[in-house]
Amino acid sequence: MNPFGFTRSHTERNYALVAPESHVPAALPHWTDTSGIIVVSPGMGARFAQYFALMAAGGTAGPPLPGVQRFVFVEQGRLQLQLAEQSFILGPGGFAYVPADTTHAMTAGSECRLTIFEKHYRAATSEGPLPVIGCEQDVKAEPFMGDPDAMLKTLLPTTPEFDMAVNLFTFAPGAALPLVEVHVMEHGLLMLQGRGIYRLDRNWHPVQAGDVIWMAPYCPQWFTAVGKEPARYLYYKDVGRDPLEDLP
Ligand code: UGY
Ligand code: MN
Repeated sequence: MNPFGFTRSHTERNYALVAPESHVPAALPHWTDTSGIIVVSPGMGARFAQYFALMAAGGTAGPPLPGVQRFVFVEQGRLQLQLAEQSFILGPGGFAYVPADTTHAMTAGSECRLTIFEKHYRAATSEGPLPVIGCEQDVKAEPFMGDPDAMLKTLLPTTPEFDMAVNLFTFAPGAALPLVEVHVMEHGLLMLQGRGIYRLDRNWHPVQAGDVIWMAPYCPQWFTAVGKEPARYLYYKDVGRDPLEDLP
């Protein structure tokens, strides 16, 4: 309990930092034995949703809305996923991409902590994306813009049927993004490990494992890892669509 109401959480028109101390859990519609924390949503101006699902053993997931694709990342626990008549067990670092309007079932095999990204799918090709099931430990990391101290894993295919990306960044202590990025894509980010400083618009915020950040399109952004351990974050990005497509 903070006796004077201080928090690292901070919301602006074009970004938000939500630290775990600010979480207010609530039931998720159609999920059982699960408490949800919706950390990013259209309520703050985002065009996607990012939430934590804290499932008790035996808890079950509800479906996304029609037309909405889902990406699930297992932070802790064992999740059973039933998809296209196949059954998968996902442990920590496991992930699943479920295309829009694809029947699936998720049951917690043990107490689970999930991060989920959901977005309305915008088609650009005659065939939509196929499901992807994987484990981040099996994905090869590449140096980001040539820097071996900033290693990036791309968890989803980069083919044109996908309109979202989910990546995992690992920064060695002292490493930084090589530029202050300003781009049309939006981000939802979860700090998985370590500490750093995130520049968001005109402010510099100390961040650490458990923090969530929303960055609106064109929000200036930069990061550096501080401390003695690597900093790692998982992040969502919308990709590959015409920016005028949403307009009337
Ligand atoms: O993919 C990205 O835009 C990434 N470099 N942004 C970020 O880490 N804030
Ligand atoms: Mn970026």
